[in-house]
Amino acid sequence: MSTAGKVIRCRAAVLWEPRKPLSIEEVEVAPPKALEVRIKIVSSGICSSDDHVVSGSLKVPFPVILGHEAAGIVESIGDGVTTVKPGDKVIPLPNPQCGKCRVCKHPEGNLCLKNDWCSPGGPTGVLQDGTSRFTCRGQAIHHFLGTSTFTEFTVVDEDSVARIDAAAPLEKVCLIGCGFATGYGSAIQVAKVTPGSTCAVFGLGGVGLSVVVGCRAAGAARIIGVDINKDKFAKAKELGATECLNPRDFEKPIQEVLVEMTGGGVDFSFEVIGRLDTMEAALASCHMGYGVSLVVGVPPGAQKLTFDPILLFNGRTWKGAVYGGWKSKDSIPKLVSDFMAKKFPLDPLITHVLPFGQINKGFDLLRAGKSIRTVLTF
Ligand code: PAD
Ligand code: ZN
Ligand code: ZN
Repeated sequence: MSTAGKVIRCRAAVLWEPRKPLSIEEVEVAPPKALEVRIKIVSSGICSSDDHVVSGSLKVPFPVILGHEAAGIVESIGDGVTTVKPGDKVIPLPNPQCGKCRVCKHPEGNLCLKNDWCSPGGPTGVLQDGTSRFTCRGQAIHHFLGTSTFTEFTVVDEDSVARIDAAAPLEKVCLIGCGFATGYGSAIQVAKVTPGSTCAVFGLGGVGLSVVVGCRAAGAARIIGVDINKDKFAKAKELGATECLNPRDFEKPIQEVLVEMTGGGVDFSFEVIGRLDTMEAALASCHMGYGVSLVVGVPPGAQKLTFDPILLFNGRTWKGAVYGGWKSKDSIPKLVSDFMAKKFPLDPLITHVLPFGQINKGFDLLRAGKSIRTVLTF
């Protein structure tokens, strides 16, 4: 029997307040309004950005349903939706592409002004019409990054969903919804890594390893992975890192080590952790005159950086970008096609697969540094 137009009762992981476990609850998911899409989630990765909310370092309205790296199937659509239809395989987009705002119209920009992240005063946790589609125990539950994928069903704005190849394996391509797209795009199209170049990647989690994959695809000759967890090194080398360093193995600051071992500094560096000290270290690791450093890790809230501006004056470039610079609705389907054409792997990034009900175990694995990506299956 069709569920279109009806409220769906299903299981979702609700985070009632920070620093608490997620709670599997029965929630009500309202039908999509005009220009909205209801999606049956099939798989969802756990990204560090979800954990930043749990730990309290990323502030969003509570209670909330987290999750933003997923794949699913359209269950029903609201009036006026033209780009997806029921039955389509889709990826929800934590960075939307409205196609109409000033950033979407700019050839280089991708941080769409409809992204809830850009709301003046911080995230609102609601869809574009200003309301939520989730309730639990009589209370409205907030959305997260316009996606909320730790639930059997979600509702998103049409700007926040892309149809993908009907043959795509959803339990793998969910990673293209955030971590992979972010890391890979940061290397190939934000930094524009050049053939023969030397790169340093700080942080070898799911996003950092995707930067490594991008650096290799772009033809970098030397890719130096930096992480305080040496258990990450084998996978980094499998994916293209030529060397790996643990800053704790050295007396001097890691930027000095990198400058020495590369004869003056790297061409491109990436901070994929989300710490102020490593952001500055990554910048200082670049060669003066032309080095480019990219901030990929989400900066910790309410903290400021002081650094020596001579680093910039001397010709280094410091950049940042969300979502790998991709204009999401246009690019995500192409990335899925590239995966299907075997242009890059995703399997090595998936270290664990767990049933949705074990979501807290997935977060524990991430915090303990034991997983790269856990994919939850529904
Ligand atoms: P992760 O936790 O899997 O990986 C982080 C890695 O950093 C781990 O391997 C840690 O061991 C390592 N690390 C921690 N501290 C240090 C240190 N002081 N020096 C060296 N290494 C260290 O996270 P992830 O790969 O899922 O995400 C990485 C960051 O990227 C995180 O801040 C996340 O919020 C951010 C992100 N940004 C975007 C975006 O659009 N910019 C998208 C998705 C994720
Ligand atoms: Zn993410
Ligand atoms: Zn836009």
